[in-house]
Amino acid sequence: MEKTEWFQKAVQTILDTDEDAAKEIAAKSLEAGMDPLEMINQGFTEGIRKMGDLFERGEVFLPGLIVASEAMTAAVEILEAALPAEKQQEKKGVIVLGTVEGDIHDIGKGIIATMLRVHGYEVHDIGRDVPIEKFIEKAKAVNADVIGSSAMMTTTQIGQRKLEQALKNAGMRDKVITMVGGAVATDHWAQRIGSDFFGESPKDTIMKLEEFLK
Ligand code: B12
Repeated sequence: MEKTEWFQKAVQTILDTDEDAAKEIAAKSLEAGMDPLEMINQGFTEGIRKMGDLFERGEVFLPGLIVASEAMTAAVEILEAALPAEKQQEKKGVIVLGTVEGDIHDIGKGIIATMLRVHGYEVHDIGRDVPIEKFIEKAKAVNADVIGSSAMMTTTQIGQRKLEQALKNAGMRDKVITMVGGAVATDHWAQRIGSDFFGESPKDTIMKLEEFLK
């Protein structure tokens, strides 16, 4: 089967909200020698994006979106298990990553965490719906070089601004690089709140991070 056919099949399982089929396609694609990262980024991620569009147009409702997200998470777990283990010696930097308070969206944040690990970063994923203080505490505890926050809603985005302020108050702002991401973030938003950069996708994030850490 061509690569694009595998991607299309992955997309379809998400549109069908079929978790069993999603897991099966993930496993079979690995057996067929597909790259797990490509299956995540060009396959399943496309599927959940398409579901998002249908949701926005009112053609899919919240329960459908929830089941699709579960199918996506299950498939991504299988693909992630096939990724090479972290290489401790090659650590390029320590990153604390979480989704801000009030926001339970964590698929994109999880994908960013995986991609950063694969590229040699030590990532501490502190989860979703995370209070600002927890970002700070964790960053201190692991001596983080970078703090990344994800926010998917206009109502929770404010958490990214609060994090910048809290870092300043804690006297830590000059010691860490901050990056923001999520459906509502933009370059303009990052600039406005004083974050170092906005990462649009895993590729964009990794490229910008390497520049900053030089
Ligand atoms: C899946 C989904 C859900 C799932 C989440 C499951 C989960 N475990 O994450 C469920 C069904 C639970 C859900 C719930 C809700 N959702 Co929702 N959801 C989505 C949807 C369709 C897709 C999000 C997604 O996973 N995309 C796929 C991933 C791979 O992409 P991504 O998240 O953008 O992440 C990429 C980049 O942004 C970047 N990135 C992400 N994070 C970070 C962090 C850093 C540091 C960096 C550098 C980069 C980065 O890299 C990622 C990988 O490529 C979006 C629509 C959309 N257009 O985004 C709506 C959306 C985000 N949801 C929305 C809403 C309103 C809700 C609900 C309030 C619905 C409701 N009425 O109850 C609840 C929120 C509950 C809460 N308190 O958080 C709105 C937000 C609107 C707004 N502008 O504020 C959206 C935009 C849909 C819409 N247009 O209405 N949702």
